Amino acid sequence: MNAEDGRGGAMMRLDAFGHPPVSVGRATSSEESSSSTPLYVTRPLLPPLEELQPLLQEIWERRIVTNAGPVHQRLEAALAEFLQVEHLSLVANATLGLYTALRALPLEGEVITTPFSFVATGHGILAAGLEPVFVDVDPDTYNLDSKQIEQAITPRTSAILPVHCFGRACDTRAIEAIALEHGLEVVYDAAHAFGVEFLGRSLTERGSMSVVSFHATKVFNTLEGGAVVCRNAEMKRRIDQLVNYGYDGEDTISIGMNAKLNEVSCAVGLASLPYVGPALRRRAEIAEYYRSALHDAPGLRVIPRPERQSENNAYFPIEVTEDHPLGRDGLLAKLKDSNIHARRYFFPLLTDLTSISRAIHHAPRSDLPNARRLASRILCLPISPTMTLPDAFRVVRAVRD
Ligand code: T4K
Repeated sequence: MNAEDGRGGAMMRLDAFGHPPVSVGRATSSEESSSSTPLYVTRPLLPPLEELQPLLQEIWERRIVTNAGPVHQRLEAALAEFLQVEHLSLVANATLGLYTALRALPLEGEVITTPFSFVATGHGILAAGLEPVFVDVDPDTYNLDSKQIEQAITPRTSAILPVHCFGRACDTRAIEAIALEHGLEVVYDAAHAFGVEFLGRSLTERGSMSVVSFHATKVFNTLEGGAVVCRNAEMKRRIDQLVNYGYDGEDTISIGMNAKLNEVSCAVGLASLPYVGPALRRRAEIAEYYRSALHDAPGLRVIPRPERQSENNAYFPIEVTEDHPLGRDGLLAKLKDSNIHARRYFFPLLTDLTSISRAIHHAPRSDLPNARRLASRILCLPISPTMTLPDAFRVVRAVRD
């Protein structure tokens, strides 16, 4: 899948997020959103170029462009502080982050996970030489159903890998209690969960490790990138070794990959961090508007806001139910005709992808009815810090009309 081009049109003064200076949240705004402007499911948060420039200058002068250079060190420290976590390792992307986390523990045999996720969740497990065992999701949270986990545990199970789907916290307490009872590790795929707090603390502090994505499509990005958050300095050292081919001095102690984050990506992250707060506020305003405008739309379901956590509004999923006149794919096509590019995250289910279904044919399979229903219903509407309130009006009009 490819990224589309950005907004065209005449030059105008744009704010730090690249959108015209119009205030989201004020229904009186007179700005229009033209159907000639494409609205994508997301747009990356980018820092003002002039604030990136001095960091690039430094990198150019130093000619240290990768291999845990000085900007890498600064971003790692800044993110640990921002997220209020103690041990964080930057990685080239969350897919390699998942691989690295699973290799670092290290694990064997089967890993219980969700079928309602992006392919990286399944591939990360398989690449680490493990077998994913798919358990159905809770239809009200879209996350792994903790009540169904125990039935899937076998003598070969070594870990549970839940996904905080769309940034909604999993049932961490139930999952971790099951893990404790059965001697299992818990590695969270927190790709969507940057900045989310749960019970007043970073959600990434849960379990043995959490893996966050800093891909361009995420709430905070380093173009490509990610981080593994772990519990102690010894584990961080092991992760850092695995990210660097497994080197410990001149020897390699484990099958590590090259998962290092380069200096330019780190500079983008460092320059973007001050804008994460405003970007989260912009996302919250759009989500609030969508929620109020769509809660009673016929044939649609918007799940209630999650409790006991902060929201990053990384995605805005709606369920298009069976009584909708167009159905999910019909609505997707209709929006596309209005130059609005919603996405079917996540379709197909992981168990229906060839690379994964081939690899799991010995594992117990069940029907996974909740995940299957969601994969046929969910549409993620555009939400990003570059969107304006009129853009959101336009989306709602196209969805409801
Ligand atoms: N676990 C979970 C649960 C995940 O969702 C993901 C990734 C991972 C693990 C692995 O994380 P990473 O290894 O990627 O760090 C996207 C992303 O590539 C992927 O990171 C993300 N999840 C997944 C849900 O979505 P696509 O193929 O849908 O992206 P694409 O290129 O179609 O972009 C979507 C829209 O974003 C475009 O229509 C326009 C906009 N866009 C995109 C890019 C790349 C831009 O405006 N600029 C850009 O540079 O996969």
